[in-house]
Amino acid sequence: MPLKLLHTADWHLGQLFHEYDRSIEHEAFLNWLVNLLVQKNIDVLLMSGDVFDVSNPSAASTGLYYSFLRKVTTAVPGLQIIITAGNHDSPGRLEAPKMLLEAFNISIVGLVQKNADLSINYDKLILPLKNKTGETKAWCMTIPFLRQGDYPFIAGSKQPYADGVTKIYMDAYAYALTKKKEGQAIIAMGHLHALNAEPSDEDKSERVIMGGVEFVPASTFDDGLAYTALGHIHKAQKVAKKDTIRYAGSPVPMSFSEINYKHQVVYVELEGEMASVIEPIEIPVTVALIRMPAKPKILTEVLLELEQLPEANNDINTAPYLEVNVLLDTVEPTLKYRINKALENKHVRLTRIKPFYKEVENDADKKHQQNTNVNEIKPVEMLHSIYKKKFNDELPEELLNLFNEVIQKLETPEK
Ligand SMILES: [Mn+2]
Repeated sequence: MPLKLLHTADWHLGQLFHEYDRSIEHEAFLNWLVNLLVQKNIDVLLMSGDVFDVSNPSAASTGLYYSFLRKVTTAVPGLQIIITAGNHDSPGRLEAPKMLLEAFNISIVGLVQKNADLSINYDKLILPLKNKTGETKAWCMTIPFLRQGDYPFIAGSKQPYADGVTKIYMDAYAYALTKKKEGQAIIAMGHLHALNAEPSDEDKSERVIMGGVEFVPASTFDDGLAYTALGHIHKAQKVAKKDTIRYAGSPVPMSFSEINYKHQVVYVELEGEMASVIEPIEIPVTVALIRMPAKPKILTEVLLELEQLPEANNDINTAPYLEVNVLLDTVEPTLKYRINKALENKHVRLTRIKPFYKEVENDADKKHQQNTNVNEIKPVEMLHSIYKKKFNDELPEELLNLFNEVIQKLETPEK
């Protein structure tokens, strides 16, 4: 019998979508997940970080999390659950109920434990994965999001973060080899930005934190690993085209840039030392994202399209999220009012209005384009160009004077 794993990550419980509460979506996902775990008779659920959206989650988000754990441990007897902390989680807070949850076969790894001599305690990071009859079938390197002080200092390294993280993975793998018996697989969990992983365009929660020095190369994950279950990047994907190194992605869209993504969890079967099945399972959508019009149109046409939207019903909490694209000649002060008016009693929730200004040739702009080196553009030229682009109008003198005043102050050395 293979060992059946389900890999998921980046739940971000408590996240608001443009100020809208989305607990209905999170709850629907968790209920769907319970059913899937039952239906597939999963042995081990892996949650690779970012359980919560913020480090001090609300009572409602915490309640949702515990009620899921309660439901799933009852519905799937013998299920093992491993949860690691992501960069959004507070490692200490996540670990607080650790002792209690161990009684339910749930392991929480928020922190990297150290020995008395400050070396890393790998014994606490390598956990056995068991089937329903309690046999150890594999070993899991349960590595949370690593912060400074968690990873070893590599003398002379130009990328201390990436090199330190790589060292932990290599040492953990070497340690796991000492535990592993023949026929047992080794897998890894991680919450990090793998080199060349493709993030979502507009999603700030996975943003580059240290200007790219935190990118971890795929070679960090030893070829001997049967599977690597990653979190942090919200678009589900393979790393370095390897089938066995994957981001599960977030279960609900975190921004409009995910409008066309298929959100998923990953089902994995371990047969002996290898993964014999790796299969993404699509998560049903609870609340749709709608972009109207698909390509920006002028306001009168936009308003006509919005009129076609279905009438509101009582279920406003499942009404689709709407983004409106409008093509403008100039600043339109009544824009927001008129769109809101058109959406009264419609079954949508407006998230944002994106104005697009018609392309106008202007000299500053041309100069802007020719100067590929941003350092060569004068700040005032940049201001002219951006203002023109944004408002399709010349920069008012008043603003120009204020701007020059600021620049002058900046360039005058303090006495
Ligand atoms: Mn995340």
